[in-house]
Amino acid sequence: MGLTHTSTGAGAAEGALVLRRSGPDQRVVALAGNPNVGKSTIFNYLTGLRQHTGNWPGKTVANAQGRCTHRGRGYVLVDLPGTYSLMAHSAEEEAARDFLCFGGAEEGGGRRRADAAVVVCDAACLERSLNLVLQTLELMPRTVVCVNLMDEAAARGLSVDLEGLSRLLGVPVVGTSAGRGEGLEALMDAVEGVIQGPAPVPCAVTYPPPVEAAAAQLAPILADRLGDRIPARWAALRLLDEDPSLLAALTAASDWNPRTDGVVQETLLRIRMDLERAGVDRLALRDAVAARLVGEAEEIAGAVLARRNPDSGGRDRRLDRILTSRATGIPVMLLLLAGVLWLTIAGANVPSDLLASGLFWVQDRLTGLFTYLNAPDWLHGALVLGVYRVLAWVVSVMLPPMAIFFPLFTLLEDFGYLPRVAFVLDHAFQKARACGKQALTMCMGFGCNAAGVVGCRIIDSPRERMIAILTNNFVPCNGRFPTLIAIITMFFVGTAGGPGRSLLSALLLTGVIVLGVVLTFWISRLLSATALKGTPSAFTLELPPYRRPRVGQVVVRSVLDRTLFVLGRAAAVAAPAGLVIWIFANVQVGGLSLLDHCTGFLDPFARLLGLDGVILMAFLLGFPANEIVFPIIIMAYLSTGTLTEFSSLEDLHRLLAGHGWTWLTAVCTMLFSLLHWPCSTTCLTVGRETGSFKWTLAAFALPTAVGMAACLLVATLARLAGLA
Ligand SMILES: Nc1nc2c(ncn2[C@@H]2O[C@H](COP(=O)(O)OP(=O)(O)OP(=O)(O)O)[C@@H](O)[C@H]2O)c(=O)[nH]1
Ligand SMILES: [Mg+2]
Repeated sequence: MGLTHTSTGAGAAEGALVLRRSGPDQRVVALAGNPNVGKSTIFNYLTGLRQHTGNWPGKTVANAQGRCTHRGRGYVLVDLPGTYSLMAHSAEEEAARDFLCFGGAEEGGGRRRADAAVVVCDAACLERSLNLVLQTLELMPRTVVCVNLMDEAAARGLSVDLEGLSRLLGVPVVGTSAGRGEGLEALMDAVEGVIQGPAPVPCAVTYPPPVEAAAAQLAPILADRLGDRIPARWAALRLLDEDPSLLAALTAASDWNPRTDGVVQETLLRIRMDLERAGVDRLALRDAVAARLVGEAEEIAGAVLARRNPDSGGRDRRLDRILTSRATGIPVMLLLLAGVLWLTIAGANVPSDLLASGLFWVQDRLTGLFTYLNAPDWLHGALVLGVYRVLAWVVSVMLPPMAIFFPLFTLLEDFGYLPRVAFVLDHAFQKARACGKQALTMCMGFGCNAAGVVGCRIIDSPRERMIAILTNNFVPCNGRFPTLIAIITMFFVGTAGGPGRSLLSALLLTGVIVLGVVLTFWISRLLSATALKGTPSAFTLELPPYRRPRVGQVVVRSVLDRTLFVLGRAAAVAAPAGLVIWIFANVQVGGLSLLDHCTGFLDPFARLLGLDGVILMAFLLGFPANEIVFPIIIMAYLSTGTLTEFSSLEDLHRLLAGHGWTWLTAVCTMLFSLLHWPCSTTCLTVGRETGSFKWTLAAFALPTAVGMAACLLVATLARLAGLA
């Protein structure tokens, strides 16, 4: 095995990428390609990192880097967002284009272009992939073409003549099935070959004669200015195209501004006049270039592809008829959601109870140990009753549902269901004058709202992106699921368990989520009619083929990475929070504990919302992470109550009821959990993504205002009706 990877000192970078090489001989390799062709899967396999993968286009939105060693040589791999062309349209396409064209900033100053590029192609959709390959070859002769998804192509009766393709393109071509790790050693061998050996001489697309003549006139002048940093012919074609974003990037990267260079501008003016005389204006030039690229890609694909089975997409079409049709799309989506939630709730019950009894058994032993050591009461109180007890609650309430929900959700994502959800909800988003892709960012919000907000970069229109960012918090993240599940189980279906009860819990939770989604539509519509006026833009979202999920990998990775990550984050916040609560509950001022003072202050307002002072304070203290809201509520009640033995949800129910919780308190707590300010991480992310304090404040205030209004309404109606 010639391949080893290191994940230390490397990771996904947010925002501008700074290349971190551990030595001057470490080579930089860019992984480019169309969306959803397996770039991140290859990256993860080679670097051992965990970039988000899944079967829908647009997951990777910023460049990320990682290291690997192959046959004793070190490489820095850069995973780029998917792009169809180097004539970029969206922010994440620009990120990919700029890295390929101009490289990234290096640690310690300077800029460095990649030593080689790997263009990852979809074997089953080769023609479209080749368009990007041809564009990249103009820019980077040291390129390896990786034809991925070979297994999927074979299953559809397609075969690719890799040697023929390599001959036609003039660069090495390697076939891979990255999902199974096949062909990746050979890929790295080829990368080593193009870096160590002489630069390949790739095929060049020949454009119509007037365009070629124009490029030939301009190229020598540019070669003078750019040296060997960027191929002069490529730069000449781009200058003729006058893409403003590319020109800005070129100026930023090369300390040379073509727009203020007199000689270049003069030559350009002359060339333009010649071109106009030949009947080629700027638009026609752009069309001619694009048409030649498409034509060439079509010819090459036609020459190397053989199809044994002319109709291989029958199964996908049949499935799509059920999953995306008007009549069945939404019911099937709701059934799937309820099914996933039911499996989560039914499956989490027993392990939750077992974990709780186990962890509280340990608590008793810890208490024994403290007594044995004659430790002072305050120390035992702070560490065991404060820190440990909150941690125990976080683990027993959160671990089982997350360990079930994450893998199930990821399986659906890997299968290719998420873009179908976007398709089904597109009509509703259109009516709300928002972008259908918002469905995808909403789905990401189920895992983590901060990730959902970053994912909004796939929405091109700034107006629609802002709507998606501001409304992402209306779907509950994983930090809020366990709270919702626990309250539903305790107050609405009983804690005895059984399939009927867990089914009812799942239906109620589905209802809560649907409420969040409906509110997302309403608030999006409201924003479109007020602060973010405009008409919805057209967009295309590809429905990728259904892919068999990699079950083992998905389960292991989602439990090890996502579940334990979220849990770790919760525990890191919960431990100090437990300590703070314990101190608050035990430090007396004027005959009352600090906790009583705080909750007493909040209580009158909280009661108006159907909550109490403790609950509202828990939401406030839970700002760093939603996961700890419920444990804080428990802690606060425990610190003032006399009961100390809690090992199941039934005991918990008794504790809450003992502190005045009714069904109304439960409903309002659930509503407020669904609808309140985003956690601190999400707020910071909104700030970074929007670059505006005003919009961050709006993202904070919107769900909070809606939540308070909803709770006030429910509590008032219940009181007026004499129900509470
Ligand atoms: N069958 C099969 N599936 C693959 C292969 N490589 C990747 N996949 C699957 O294809 C999907 C897309 O893979 P990603 O690695 O996320 O693709 P990407 O190119 O990084 O996508 P974006 O970041 O969205 O542009 C995932 O569901 C992978 O599991 C392969 O060789 N065979
Ligand atoms: Mg990716």
